[in-house]
Amino acid sequence: MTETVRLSLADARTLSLQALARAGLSPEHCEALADLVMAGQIDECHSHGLYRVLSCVDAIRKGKVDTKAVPEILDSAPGIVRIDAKFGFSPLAFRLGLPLLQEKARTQGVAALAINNCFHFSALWPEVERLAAAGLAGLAMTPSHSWVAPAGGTKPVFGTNPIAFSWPRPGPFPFVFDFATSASARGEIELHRRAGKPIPEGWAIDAEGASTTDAEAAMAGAMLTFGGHKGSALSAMVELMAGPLIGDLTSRESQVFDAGAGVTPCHGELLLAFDPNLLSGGRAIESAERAEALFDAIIGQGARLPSQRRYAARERSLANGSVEIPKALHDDLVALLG
Ligand code: NDP
Ligand code: PYC
Repeated sequence: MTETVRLSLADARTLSLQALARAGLSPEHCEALADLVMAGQIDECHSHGLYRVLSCVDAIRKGKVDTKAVPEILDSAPGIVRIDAKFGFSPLAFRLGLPLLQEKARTQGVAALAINNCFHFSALWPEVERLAAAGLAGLAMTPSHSWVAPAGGTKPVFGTNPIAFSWPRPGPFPFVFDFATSASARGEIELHRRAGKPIPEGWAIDAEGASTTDAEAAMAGAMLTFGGHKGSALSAMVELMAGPLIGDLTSRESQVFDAGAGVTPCHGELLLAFDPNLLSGGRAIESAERAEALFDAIIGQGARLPSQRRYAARERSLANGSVEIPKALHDDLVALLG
């Protein structure tokens, strides 16, 4: 069994902040990153919780990230916000661009936020949840590094390319899904490797194209898309929409930019925000009721909504005032302070 350490929420946040600050990250970036990894840990999304501090510090130490980057907002069209993250991490750019995205979505009905030149390591649900909290539906996507083979192929082309969607609901818990278009996130394979555990069949093939359950061999080979050709097509869409469409890198190009450093990917992210009232011709109340009927039809037969596990974890973590992480991760984080 994995040995674990329980940390109060305050101690976990302080540990993240101190590790990032010690690596030289500016206070604004430290705050934005710590909030995000804490959100992941509180929701028990272990692959994008405190574990991510390790890869962020690694990217900083390898001199890739501009630790003091000040994102520049470009208000380029009535429905478009563009942000140049200036080769810093993405969360601060998102934080700065969010108010203008929301304002434009409310006046235009639909608005897009394109974040360019950002090092990206995070889950997307915290971002689309912010849109839902403002009464907007949200869609977000981003490429990564070319780790994933297209359906029918054996060589990596795509990133793990997550897509996240949110729909506002009464109360604090919107309808949200957020998943990699690969069978698993890369971070999940890394966690299996750290824990010395095999990965499930169907996640990856080795360098010779044979199915593997060995995490190391999977990382040296290729990950697989979810749902065969369907996940493959969605992954290609993410490459195009959050790559060339917004003038930024595909996962293959991000890998070239990385130049063998092996740090978290650098590319763009696309977020879309939709105002349910404007798009329904002022019938937001009726639309919300019909959406609730849809959710009832799902839950009513015993199926669960995406994010239900996450929200239950959030309630548990907040009630306990603490989070639990593997001792090995805690040791690695503490070592970053030395
Ligand atoms: P998961 O497969 O763990 O979960 C995918 C989604 O499906 C979640 O919303 C989850 O909700 C939901 N879900 C899971 N099981 C069920 C079920 N039985 N019924 C209904 N819904 C269900 O996600 P991934 O491993 O694909 O991705 C994990 C994270 O990694 C994501 O947050 C993603 O953004 C991030 N990521 C980031 C990348 C980047 O480049 N920045 C790249 C790839 C991934 P719940 O959480 O409640 O279980
Ligand atoms: O888990 O696939 C992943 C991932 C890539 C970049 C950030 N997370």
